[in-house]
Amino acid sequence: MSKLAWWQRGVVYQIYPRSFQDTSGNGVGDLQGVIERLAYLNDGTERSLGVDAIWLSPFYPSPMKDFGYDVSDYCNVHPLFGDLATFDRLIEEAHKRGIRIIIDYVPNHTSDEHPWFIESRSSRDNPKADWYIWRDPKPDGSPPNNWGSVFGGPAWEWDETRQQYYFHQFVVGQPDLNWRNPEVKAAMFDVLRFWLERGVDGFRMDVIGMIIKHPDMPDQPWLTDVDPNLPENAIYWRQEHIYDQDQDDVHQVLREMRALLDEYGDTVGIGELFYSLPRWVKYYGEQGDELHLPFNFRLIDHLPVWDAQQARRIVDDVDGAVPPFGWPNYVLGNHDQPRVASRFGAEQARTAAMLLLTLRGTPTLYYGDELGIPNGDIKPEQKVDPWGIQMGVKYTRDVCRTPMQWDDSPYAGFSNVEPWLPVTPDYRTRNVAAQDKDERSMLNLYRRLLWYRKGSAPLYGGSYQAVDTPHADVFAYLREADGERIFVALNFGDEERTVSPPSRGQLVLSTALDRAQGVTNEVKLRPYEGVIIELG
Ligand code: TEU
Repeated sequence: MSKLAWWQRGVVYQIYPRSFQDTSGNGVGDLQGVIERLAYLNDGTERSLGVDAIWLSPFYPSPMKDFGYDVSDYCNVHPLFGDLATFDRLIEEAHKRGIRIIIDYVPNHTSDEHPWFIESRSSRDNPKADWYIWRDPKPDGSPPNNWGSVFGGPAWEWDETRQQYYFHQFVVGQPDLNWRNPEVKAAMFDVLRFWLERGVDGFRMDVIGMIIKHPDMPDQPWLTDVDPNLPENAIYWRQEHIYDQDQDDVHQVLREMRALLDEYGDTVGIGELFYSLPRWVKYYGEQGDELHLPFNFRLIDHLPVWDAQQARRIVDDVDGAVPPFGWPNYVLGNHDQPRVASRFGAEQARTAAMLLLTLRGTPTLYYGDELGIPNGDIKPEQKVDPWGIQMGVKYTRDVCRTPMQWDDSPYAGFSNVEPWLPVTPDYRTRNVAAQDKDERSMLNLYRRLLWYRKGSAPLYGGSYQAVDTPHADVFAYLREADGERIFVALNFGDEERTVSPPSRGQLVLSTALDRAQGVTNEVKLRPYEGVIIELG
């Protein structure tokens, strides 16, 4: 096995800073809170999770119309979260523990309160007039094309001063930057440099495939087959996305970004992308010269129900599609998706944890999933997420952004005042303190899996090969490196299933955490049980 980079060998843990740990007593989490919880993430011993990197969702100055994904200053820290000195301390403290810091980079759009946009909208001939996407109305005064905003309604907003429309792929307060303007590109590259100079180890790049649109912005065709429950204003979700994203010329920008990252050595570029496999794979770059890790959301988007055959298809397809110079990655949850424990079920979430942490490729964990936190109970009047509000749908992303559950005190040890979103109702029993003491808890399952993975060359670096079993509800595979072989068998179903590894082996871990280690050539998996077997 060739030498692996930290972002290949390691595991990433996503923190939504608003919801991790409040130390300032305002009900919103902050960077000092992350510092104080670093030992939980990795103190070098198996009492901690043992993650290798954290990805922080945005902590920049922002009017918070999209909870920080509307940035009004890319090179600072919102006072809610601390200041640059706190950030520097976080880097220092994290690095001391061997934890890398990946930050969120939001290149597609700024806030409408960003000074660049304030200037751009002030006239048609100011120096930043062309920094955003401005277009004249059609002769009848309507928007320049039929494109919709991801968050509902048209993607165009009329501006009285310029007497033009500006383009916003997300909320009205998130105008899209014009990346075809070299000045914009240069300014946004300077943002990368600013943080790299401060010592960050990489970036998670928000909707990176959207930054370049077709220059003519033609109308997009309407889909014929759409979900009948889609709200009326979901224009974006009724169209084929031919011109508004995934344009071939975005790859040139990504190559330049990669070259910039490479100037700083051992860094990682992770991109948020949603495309078909053949389109997605292009984001590694033809020579491996674009993203290190184009996020792979297929275990979310293509696994609507907990199904072993479908999971196997996804993994086989991804593993086969990644070019030899590329490295796979898998995600089960993030700040935009319903919680994994609610999508698949509490027991299934344990099997899912073993799946995520035994596949070939970098896993990204989402804070709280290691406790099995379910979707929050958000009443309609408690919704704050603009997607949830504007789309008028039952679902809101607030459900997966509830505060981290540390203990059974009134606000779960997250804060001493009422948090910005309610803690999930089960927090008195489902929390770090309780699960720490319970040998068979989800938290201890995550810890065991993470530390086992760390010491296992087949798991962190080996090949992947699916193994047929007689049971449609069992997904089994081999992982192999340097002659060491590991067999993983996951029972996705609610019935007992007997499986045989290809040869005798030593059972080292069960998702139930109640089996004695021992040599076996056959294992009876209980419902939803997964096992790891080291083959002799
Ligand atoms: O998300 C992009 C995106 O398209 C998702 O928001 C998704 O379509 C939506 O949540 C419905 O599931 C990124 C960020 O992850 C998200 O939090 C931001 O709101 C968005 O970009 C705009 O910056």
